[in-house]
Amino acid sequence: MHQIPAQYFRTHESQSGSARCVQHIQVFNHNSDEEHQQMSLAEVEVFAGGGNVAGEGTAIQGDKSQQTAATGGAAENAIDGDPATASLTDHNHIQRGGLWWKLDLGSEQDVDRIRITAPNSNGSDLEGAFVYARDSNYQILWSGRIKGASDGSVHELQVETCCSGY
Ligand SMILES: [Ca+2]
Repeated sequence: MHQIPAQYFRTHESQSGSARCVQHIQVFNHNSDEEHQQMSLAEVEVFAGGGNVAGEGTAIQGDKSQQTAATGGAAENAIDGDPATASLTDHNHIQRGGLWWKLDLGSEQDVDRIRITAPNSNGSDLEGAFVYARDSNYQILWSGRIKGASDGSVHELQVETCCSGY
């Protein structure tokens, strides 16, 4: 698999100078053009201090009841370490807005990298999806966007926040 550079930019500088670290990761795709009927994630890896901490978090998608998960497409499939399994959020169950998948790390951590792997089929559905890193108050610290998505594509996103170095 080849690496595809992602567009990314820092959206929120620290206002108080205090550390602001990442607790929530969100992947969001608009479906207003009806081109994104579903969103599937094979793996979302979240690196803090060198290790992937995603598997220790709690993943949900679509709504809190997870009724939006298509059969076999549980949100946790994106953090099980197996690229052959994938989450699958189905547009038909979304009442309004876009498709989303969220991960709660359980506490704020110094996240420096996110690696997203598209599923082996319909991987291009991830094209243009936004990736947000949020703090414990759900404030956006950083955002990026998936570009060049295709079946099995791997997207490395360097996350810059005010968690360290300030
Ligand atoms: Ca998986």
